[in-house]
Amino acid sequence: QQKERTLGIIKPDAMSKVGQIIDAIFQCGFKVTQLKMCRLTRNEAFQFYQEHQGKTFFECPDVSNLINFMTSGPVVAFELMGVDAITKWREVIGPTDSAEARKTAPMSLRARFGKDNTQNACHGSDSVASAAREIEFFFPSVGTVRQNTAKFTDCTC
Ligand code: YYY
Ligand code: MG
Repeated sequence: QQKERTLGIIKPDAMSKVGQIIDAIFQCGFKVTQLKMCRLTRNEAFQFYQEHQGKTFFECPDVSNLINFMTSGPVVAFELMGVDAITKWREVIGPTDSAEARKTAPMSLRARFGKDNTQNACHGSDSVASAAREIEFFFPSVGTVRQNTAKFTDCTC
């Protein structure tokens, strides 16, 4: 079977649960092939969620709940690899609305750690095409090795 790559995010509301979420990722059998913590700018969050332009929750970027939320603190972004990883990761995180997740998928990460329709703990790519775009967004294929190596070398802890 063909292995797939997907992009996951631990959103700002779930940063205190990083340990439990990473644990779940490994227990579910995914391979973590890239990972980083960062804080998105408003422009970056807007770019990341560009496919939702025109939808009500996204209508005006200056007042968008989604953009406000996604830029309210750091996130952890990661690339997962595994057989059928895109669908499997979306099953692990559960439905978009955390309240619905608590009813229909109580073991899911959004049921366990999300609050509502916007503050829903985790992101998962929804197709091969969006996974490719989203992985490239967080982990650009050009220059990454150099950048990450420099950061690692500079770390004194
Ligand atoms: O893929 P998924 O994250 O489950 O949902 P999308 O429909 O792609 O929406 C992306 C993102 O937007 C969702 O995770 C929270 C936010 N959102 C919102 O704030 N309000 C909605 N009514 C629907 C989605
Ligand atoms: Mg989506």
